[in-house]
Amino acid sequence: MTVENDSLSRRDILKMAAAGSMSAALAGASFVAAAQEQKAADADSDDWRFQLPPLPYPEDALEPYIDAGTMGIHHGKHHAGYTSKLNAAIEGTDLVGRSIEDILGDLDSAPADIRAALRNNGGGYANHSLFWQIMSPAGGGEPSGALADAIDSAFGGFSEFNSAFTQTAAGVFGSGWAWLEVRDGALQIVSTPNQDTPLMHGKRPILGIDVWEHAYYLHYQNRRADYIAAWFNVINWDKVAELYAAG
Ligand code: MN3
Repeated sequence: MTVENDSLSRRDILKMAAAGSMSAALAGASFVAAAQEQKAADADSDDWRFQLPPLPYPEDALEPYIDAGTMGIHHGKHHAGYTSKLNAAIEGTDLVGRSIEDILGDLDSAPADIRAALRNNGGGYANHSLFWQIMSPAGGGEPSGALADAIDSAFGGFSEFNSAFTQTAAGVFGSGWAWLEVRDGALQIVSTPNQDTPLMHGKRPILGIDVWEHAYYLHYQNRRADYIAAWFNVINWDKVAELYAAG
């Protein structure tokens, strides 16, 4: 199976461009809904496939914290691969046309022979779709408003949140993610292995860091702690606040 095909055709790029900027397209209620909405809006298309969302900034935009080489491979190969394999898994099943949140939130109902593929590649598709958005070259600093209040309430302050989140991310054994998730308005920090996501547990992720080695090894080698510390400089708190408010 190749990772390049099916993911984002020239025609799809033109369609996305016609729909406006990617950041605007992604400002809807669901962080992975934009591509699906665009497909639904195209009456001539019977293409049900999930689309690789374009990066909302150039590959080198997050330097020096995340290098262009890592971004290019991470998005253009890894995320594209999850997207392609997700589409291959659902092709010809009743899952065609369902949202990724819907699929991941109900894995137990999925056909047993594709459940692992959905978990790994559907999770990878959703997780990275969120990941690009909650980073920005204008990121960093601290949140404000209702999100800041919720962080203060849950963790005792931003500094305490930073420490707890960093500790969780550093403590992921092997490949996985650390998350800030919301349930009933309250924030909590959790980790998941591999490409598992809070969406699989009925929770709503609003911030997540990819701690697979492919996310940092080119630049940081084994120094995951340095990558995590640097990553705080590119967190797009405006987007995180928007996702928090959307709940
Ligand atoms: Mn990754």
